[in-house]
Amino acid sequence: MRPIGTLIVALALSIAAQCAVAQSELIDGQVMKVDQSAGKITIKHGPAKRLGMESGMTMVYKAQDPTMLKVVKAGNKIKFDAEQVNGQYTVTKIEMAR
Ligand SMILES: [Cu+2]
Repeated sequence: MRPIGTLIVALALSIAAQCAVAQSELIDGQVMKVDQSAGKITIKHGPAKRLGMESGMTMVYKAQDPTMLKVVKAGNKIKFDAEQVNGQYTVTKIEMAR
């Protein structure tokens, strides 16, 4: 393989590795409130550097899919993932913490 080909392969592998890490890093949180009709959930959570949150806080997230809110209730400890969609913090994944 020519050097340029090796470089591209190495670059692709390192990008893939970074994505895998980002996806597996769920944020620890606790459900404070669920508002099914508004499709929103209030979560108290620890630092989420990926979202630009350096320290823990309690905040309202929009649920990407309202059915996600059917399995959680106030007080539940969860692990979740979120991203900014049109400037609004949106929960994309919720798992029960155990
Ligand atoms: Cu936050």
